[in-house]
Amino acid sequence: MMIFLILTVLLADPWGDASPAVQYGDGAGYGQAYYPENILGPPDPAATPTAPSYGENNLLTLGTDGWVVIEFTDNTVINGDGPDFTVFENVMQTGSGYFRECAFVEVSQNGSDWYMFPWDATTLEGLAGVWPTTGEDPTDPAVSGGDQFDLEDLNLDWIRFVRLTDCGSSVPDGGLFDLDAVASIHWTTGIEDETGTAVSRVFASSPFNSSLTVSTDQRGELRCYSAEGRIVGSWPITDDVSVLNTEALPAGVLLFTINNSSFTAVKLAQ
Ligand SMILES: [Ca+2]
Ligand SMILES: [Ca+2]
Ligand SMILES: [Ca+2]
Ligand SMILES: [Ca+2]
Repeated sequence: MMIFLILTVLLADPWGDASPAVQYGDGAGYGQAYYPENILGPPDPAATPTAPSYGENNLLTLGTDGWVVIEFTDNTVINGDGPDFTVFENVMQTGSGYFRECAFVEVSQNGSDWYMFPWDATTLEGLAGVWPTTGEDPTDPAVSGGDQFDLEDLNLDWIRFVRLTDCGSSVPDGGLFDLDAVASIHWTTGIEDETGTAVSRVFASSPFNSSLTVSTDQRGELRCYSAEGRIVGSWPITDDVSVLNTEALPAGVLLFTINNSSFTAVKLAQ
């Protein structure tokens, strides 16, 4: 059992994991030989605002009104504090401004019901393809660049799918959107309850520092185990959303259990 959990931790990553659907529009073609690998995993680490990503092995051009779906299979994006995921395109900073090619952004929990982030064709707010990639930590929105999206804006607790659709003629941008990557900011490996007939989910913000927010319909004692299997904390869970004081926990990957559910979360070093 511990081996399975450890493998799960090692395999889970913040990046998009699969692309279950794509529909190309006019002008597509660039990057198709490398699809889907070129839009999964982290964004091009060599990209900077003035020398953005350009290789077909890193980018996929969707074409006019074309779209692509990114799926998270080893992690679930959750609504944490502030933005929850980032979309990276090869936006270029030029002397006087930015060369931008934009896409609409939708999210889904089941891959069939979609919710679009509100957007503005004048300010480009709510679109992807607006801000360049910096090459810094793609999971830290304070430094990563790219375009951040907050599930709070759509009243969603979690999502597993992101769909990007080239804006076509709806937005006066530079041309065709080229997707590099989608990265989670707040995510969990969220394990389902294995016993009950009704599926129960536990969500927790990860990584975390001095507090951990846990969302669950379960009631009981939440226990925390260190990597060595030692109990390092426990809390009674009496509400759907609990904010736990985690100052006393050691840094690193921690295993949490409540009833028959478990999940892992990473505490950052202070
Ligand atoms: Ca992933
Ligand atoms: Ca959020
Ligand atoms: Ca572009
Ligand atoms: Ca890429």
